[in-house]
Amino acid sequence: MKGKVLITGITGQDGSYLAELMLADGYEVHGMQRRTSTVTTERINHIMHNPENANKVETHYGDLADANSIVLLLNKIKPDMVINLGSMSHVKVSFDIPEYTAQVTGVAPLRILESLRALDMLHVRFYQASSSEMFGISPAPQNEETKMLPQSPYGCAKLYAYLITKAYRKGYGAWASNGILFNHESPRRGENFVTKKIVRAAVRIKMGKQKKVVLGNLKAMRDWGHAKDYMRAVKLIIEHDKPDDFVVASGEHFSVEYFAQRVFGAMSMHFEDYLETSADYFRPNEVPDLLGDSTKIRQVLGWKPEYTFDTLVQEMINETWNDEIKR
Ligand code: NAP
Ligand code: G4F
Repeated sequence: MKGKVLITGITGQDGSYLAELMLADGYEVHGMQRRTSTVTTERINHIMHNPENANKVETHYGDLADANSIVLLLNKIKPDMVINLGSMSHVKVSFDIPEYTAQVTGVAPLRILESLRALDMLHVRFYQASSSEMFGISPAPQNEETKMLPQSPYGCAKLYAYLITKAYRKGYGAWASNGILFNHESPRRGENFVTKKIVRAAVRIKMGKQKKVVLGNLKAMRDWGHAKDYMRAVKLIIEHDKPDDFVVASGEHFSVEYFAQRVFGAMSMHFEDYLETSADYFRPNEVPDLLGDSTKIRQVLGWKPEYTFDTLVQEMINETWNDEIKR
């Protein structure tokens, strides 16, 4: 066994890919799972039920809003690494539940770091899932030196979490790193993020199951990569010889409109024929243009993405098509 890792957010898009990667490399994986009234383990069922993973992976009930559950888990598992991927991760929803977002996305990393401090475990490696949303309206391209001007409750919460992680590193010598990840997608992406929403709609329209797609701001530019590539970057960051902060990005950006044209085009349809826009999907503040400069992680850790924009889009279409056939 290479070491014990505790992953918060293991049931999410990133948590599921990261758990696969860590298990494949010989880690014992523990995941924090919150109690929900419906099943949320679809993304990790194949991992949990794989006989090869017997005794190597376990989930534990806990909640990032509950400091006691964090202390108890850390004390019980005694991990070598804590990777904090858990969060209320939807930017638009953060305008509806800003205080909850502050608690779970912003203050939770402090709860973890303070718990590690109280348990005299600050040597445990800690990774914080920071976000390009923190750059807000700072002009593109953005890197580790770019001014952070977040525009949403989510972005503000992530900025607090980013700064507190740095403060514990500087002040207490905590082994604490930030990955500032730009948008990353996959077939496992949540259904209400724009890429998955567009792909699902296009597939269903092609199959005659749906008539239109209702969207918000089409002009926003995003730097989209594949979650698998970005979880390889997270692993490199937590395994690095010292704690540090890294931007992870593809270095290309496209508009939401272009993404949709590309997806519908791949299925021989014109996006504009099926588009409706609604104020419901616009945000009070928008982040207009995210484009990452990931020179540092490429040079220091040798990371580079394997997927391109086109292979990401095609994989999302193929897997969503197969999924719709089964429904
Ligand atoms: P995701 O699919 O929305 O997953 C979020 C995870 O957090 C889920 O496992 C969720 O559990 C868990 N969670 C939510 N509230 C919790 C709570 N109160 N206590 C414990 N767990 C809780 O997000 P993702 O795309 O995998 O992103 C992973 C992390 O990276 C997040 O912190 C996100 O903010 C950040 N990030 C994402 C991107 C991106 O483009 N994907 C870019 C930059 C940063 P349930 O399954 O029960 O909901
Ligand atoms: O897919 P989105 O909701 O992602 P957003 O807001 O960029 O946030 C994602 O990336 C962040 C990293 O920069 C993460 F930290 C965060 O957790 C999340 O993973 O929206 C992308 C763009 C926005 O400009 C939005 O206004 O698409 C625009 N959009 C247009 N119509 C829409 C829609 N977004 C959503 N979700 N739904 C729409 O109908």
